[in-house]
Amino acid sequence: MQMRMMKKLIITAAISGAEVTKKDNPNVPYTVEEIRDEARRAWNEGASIIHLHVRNDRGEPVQDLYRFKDCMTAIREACPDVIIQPTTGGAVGMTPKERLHPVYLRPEMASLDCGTMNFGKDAIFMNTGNMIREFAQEMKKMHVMPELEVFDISMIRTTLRLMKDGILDYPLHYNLVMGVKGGIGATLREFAFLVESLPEDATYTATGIGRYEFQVAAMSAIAGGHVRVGLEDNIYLEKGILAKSNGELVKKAVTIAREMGREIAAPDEARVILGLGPGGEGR
Ligand code: KMH
Ligand code: ZN
Repeated sequence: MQMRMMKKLIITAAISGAEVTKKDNPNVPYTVEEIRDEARRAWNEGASIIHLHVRNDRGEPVQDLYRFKDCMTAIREACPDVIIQPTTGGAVGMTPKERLHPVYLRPEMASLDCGTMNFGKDAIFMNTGNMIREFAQEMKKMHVMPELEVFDISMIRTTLRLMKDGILDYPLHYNLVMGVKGGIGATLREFAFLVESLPEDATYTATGIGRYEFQVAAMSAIAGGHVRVGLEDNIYLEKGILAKSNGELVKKAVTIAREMGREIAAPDEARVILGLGPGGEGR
């Protein structure tokens, strides 16, 4: 496996997610204020990108345009230069129409999930071929950069077809999500397989789910990739110790990256690395 040029490392913080609750870790944010504070803690520790799911005050995942608007405004006030990347994955069972809502707020980036998969025992995370095309086209129209979320090798192949059809354009940025039951695992062999299957010049972030979070962060830091951490993916700072905040998880990722010889990108440096340019639509 070829190591990529060692640019600064971009940290994405997935602060809230849709599946974990305060029963799993009381620090999972629900309200606008909690989301804002968790974004600020992550940004203060070195996160350049906030991957954003929103909830109602009871903690149920929602994909409401106005809730996204309120959370994005609050995050921008607290962390003026951070890149906000709302989800279009939402939660299992949401309709494609509602999942697209945050795209119409013209964020700089949004996640684009590149295939259907099992997500838990009976849950199916639905992303049909036509849905992926429609989501990509809407993002293009709104000048939103897709963060291509791939949970297995077949999803990378889907993105190659979309490129061939002119639906996806360079610059391409992937998120390799590893360790979801129903998706690819989180071994070094699987990581190398995914990275070697990416189109040339694409950038990538790697996300390890649960106990794989920091192992995958280390792999990606060594290989020249970028890193995602956060309570959406993992609720523990270390075995048996719940993370007190997303900030703690980001801080640990920063330590790992620095130990591997990687400096951390500030948000405007991340924009340049990703090809977003120095300022974004939504800022
Ligand atoms: N909550 C998952 C069903 C994304 O944000 O784009 C989907 C997810 C992916 O988290
Ligand atoms: Zn997500």
